[in-house]
Formats: sequence, structure tokens, C-alpha cells
Amino acid sequence: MNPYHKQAISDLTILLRQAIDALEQGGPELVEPAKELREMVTRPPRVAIVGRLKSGKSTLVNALTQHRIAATDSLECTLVVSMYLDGAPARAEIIGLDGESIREPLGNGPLQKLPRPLDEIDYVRQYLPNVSLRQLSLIDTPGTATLTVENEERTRRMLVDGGQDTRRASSWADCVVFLSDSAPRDDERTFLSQLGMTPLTTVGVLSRADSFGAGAFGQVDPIIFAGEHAYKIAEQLQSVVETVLPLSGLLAESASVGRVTETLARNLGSLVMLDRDQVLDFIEVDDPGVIVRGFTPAMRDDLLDAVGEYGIMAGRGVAHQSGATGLLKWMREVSGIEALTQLLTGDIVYFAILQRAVRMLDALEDISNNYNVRNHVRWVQEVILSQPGMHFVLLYRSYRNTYASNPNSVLLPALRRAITATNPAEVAGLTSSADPGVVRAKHEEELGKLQMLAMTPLSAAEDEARERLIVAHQHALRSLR
Ligand SMILES: Nc1nc2c(ncn2[C@@H]2O[C@H](COP(=O)(O)OP(=O)(O)O)[C@@H](O)[C@H]2O)c(=O)[nH]1
Ligand SMILES: [Mg+2]
Repeated sequence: MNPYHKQAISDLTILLRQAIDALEQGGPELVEPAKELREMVTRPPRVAIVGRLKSGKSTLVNALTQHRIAATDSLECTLVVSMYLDGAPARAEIIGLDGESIREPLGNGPLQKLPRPLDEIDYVRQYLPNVSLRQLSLIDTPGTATLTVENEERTRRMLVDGGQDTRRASSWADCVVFLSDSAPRDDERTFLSQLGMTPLTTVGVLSRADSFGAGAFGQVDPIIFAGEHAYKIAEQLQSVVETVLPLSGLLAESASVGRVTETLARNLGSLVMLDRDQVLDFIEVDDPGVIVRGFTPAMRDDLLDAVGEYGIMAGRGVAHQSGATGLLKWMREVSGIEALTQLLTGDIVYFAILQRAVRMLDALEDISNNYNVRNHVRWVQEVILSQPGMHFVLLYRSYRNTYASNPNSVLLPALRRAITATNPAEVAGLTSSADPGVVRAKHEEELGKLQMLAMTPLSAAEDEARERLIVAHQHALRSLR
């Protein structure tokens, strides 16, 4: 992450905490909301993983945490919303719709059974001492837009309805990973737009890349093909995501959770001399020993479970040549998990922090509707909104609101630039090495355009965005002097 953004995160967190401390002073009714908000702004940012049933969400959770914590088979545990957080001892808290919480110790693997009937459960919180979760906690969802309406309902209850409920602020997601193994459908786009995110806080993933197109035995490498196709999906999702990355969650998970042993690599390597048709036969015949002497069906199933058809076809050469170490390295690289991890631990963390700061402003607005505490909350709002440290939060709020009101607004590129900029030149869309005179002229030009926009019909969100941008350019101009 950019060091400038790192500093901004810690400054902003202090500011928000001070506001929450002040909020709490307003009376006993504000103690609970303050507690929720405090938890929200101090915990690690949280990414929600969404997508259809079987798009590879839970597999990705395991790959990201390098631990088999999320169930991926057809257990009932895959049907609930699960939150994964850093914490010891490893345990699950099953939260009922009645608010009651049941605690279960967690062994080495995923939660096996639910202590209550599925329809009585709100969500599950799972704690695990885990370095990745310390940076970014996760919400795994049972799926959207599937044939199973209940899954969709559970997911929506957490992310859409729950996302509007201030009493659940500490459970809110700050950014989203959207998995899809084909072109996204209209209902998925609608669902994504209801999450209140922006392209800066939403990452698209073309999942199951290893079986994309014609798969492991087709003419072209499925992962490379998926990489090319990802651009098309990114175009279709233009107002929702900025990038779509191809990912083989299966290869990533197996490489991350210790499934690749020397024995497995040796078995895989022993297939190196087969041609394409023989590999197909090897996968399909009852007894693979007739193709490769000594190979049992159990050994083959183990290989298929760990690396899939693509891993067998494309990974056997690597396994033969460089053993388990080389195979692991190859799996991490081709799976796409390194690129995704880099993205999720990069600047998106900063945008997630801006997102949640905006959500805190939303929450304050919501709480201020309570007549008894209105004056106190209004005062807190006024104080926080007047802080110079809120500049980027307010820009981001304009960006989010402008997206919601008009996803094609001409103001969006400028807003994005102003939010992501780390120096005055970038606010104007130039690089930091640009000549100060040129930078100044560009700012003047942008200001002129913004002034002209006042003559055209704008939505309320765009109107506010226009004003914020004027402030941003003026601010940048001043700091050039
Ligand atoms: N070939 C292949 N299979 C995958 C991949 N990701 C997940 N799967 C398999 O698809 C099934 C469903 O995955 P899961 O992560 O549970 O999907 P979820 O319903 O979205 O959580 C499991 O059997 C996984 O092993 C992938 O990238 N490639
Ligand atoms: Mg799942």
C-alpha cells in the first residue's frame, strides 16, 4: 500500500474514534450505537465474498487464509453466512435470529454441524488465530441469485438489509469480491448495486478459471483464455468493478493449505510421458493402473481433488521437473491468487476505510433521527464534518452517491482521480513529475469546466460532487504555490 494512504488510514481512524467518544457522551441511549461504531472503525477492514452458489467463494476463503476454515462440500454449514475473524482460541459463535449466541470450539477444520436448525440462524462468526485475517477479515456468503431462494435471502439479510441497519454496523462489509464463472446476469448486477459500494471497493473475479472455455483438454489454455475473457466481463460490469481477475480457487486453495506433498508431486510427475488422449483415459478409466502401472484409483482421486483436470494436464511437467516445491510455486502463480492477494492488501484497503467512514456518517444521520438525542448527534456531525481530515471521506461520499444516482455521470472520472491522488498533480490527472506550470493550467481548466457544469441539469449528488471537486482543485492549486 502507498505509505501516504497508510498514514491517512491511521489519522482518519483517530478522528473517527474521537467523534465516537464524543457521541457516547450524549446519554445512555447512545452507549450501544457508540459501541457498534467503535468496533466498526477499529477492526480490520472486512471483505464480503459474493457470487452464485458453487462459484468458488468458500474455496477462495481457504486460499486467502491459507487454512481450511470454510466448508466447501454440501454441508449445511455452507448455507449460512459466515464471518471469519482473527482471534484466539479458534471457535465459532452461532448467532440466532433471536439474538442468542451459541459457542462451539473449532478443531483444525471447518465447522461440521450447526447446533440449531438452519432457519433459526442469523449468521456464524468464526475466530481463528490467523495473520491474513488480522489484515482483512472476511464474510463468506451462501450465494446470490441461485435457484435456492433461501440462500439469496440469507445473503441479502446480512449484506443488503443488514447494511442499512445501524445496530449492525460492526458487521458491515467495507469492500466486496464478486465471483462469477461466466458473464454476470442482470440480477447479479442489481444485487451488487444494492451493496452501496463503488468500483474502488469492488473486485471482480472470473472464478474456476482452470475449467474456463473448453477446459483442460481444449485447444487453448483455459486460464489464459479466462484472462482474456475477464476484460469483457469487466466491460459489462463497468459501473460496478474496475478490474476482473482470473482465478483458479482450487489450485490456490490446494497450494495454500498444505495439500501438495512430495508424494502427490511424484504421482503427478509420473504422468509426464502420457499424451493428451492418454491423460483423458487415465482420468476416465475405472482402473488407472492400466495406463500407468501402480497407479490406484485412490491415488488418482487424490490428484483430481487437489489439482483438478487442469492441474493434471498442465502441472505434471512442472511436478516431474521440480517436485513439490516447483509445483507449489507454479500453482500459486497460475492460479491468480498472488495477483488477487496483492490487490486486496493494496490501496483497496484505503478505499475500504473511506467506505466505512462514509458509512459512519450515514449511521450518524440515522441516529440523529432519534428525537431525544438529536441535538447532541447533530453537534457531533457538525464537528466531524468540519475537520480537514474528512476531505477525502467527503469526496468518496460524493463518488458513491454520484454512482448511485447516475452511473454514467461525467463527474465520476474526476472524482476518482481526486480520491486516489496522492499529490496535487494527480488530482488534475497528471503525474507528479509534471511541470508545475502545466499542472496549474490543468487545474484552472478543470475548474473552468466545473463552473460551466453549473449551467447543466445535475442530480443532487452530482451538484454536491461538483462543489467538492471545486474545493479539491482549489486545495491542490494552493498547495502548488
Ligand atoms: N475446477 C475448479 N473447481 C473449483 C474451483 N473453485 C472451487 N471449485 C470446486 O467447486 C465446488 C464448490 O466450491 P465452493 O468454494 O464451495 O463454492 P461456493 O458455493 O461459492 O462457496 C467445490 O467442490 C470446489 O472444490 C476452481 O477454481 N476450479
Ligand atoms: Mg460456500
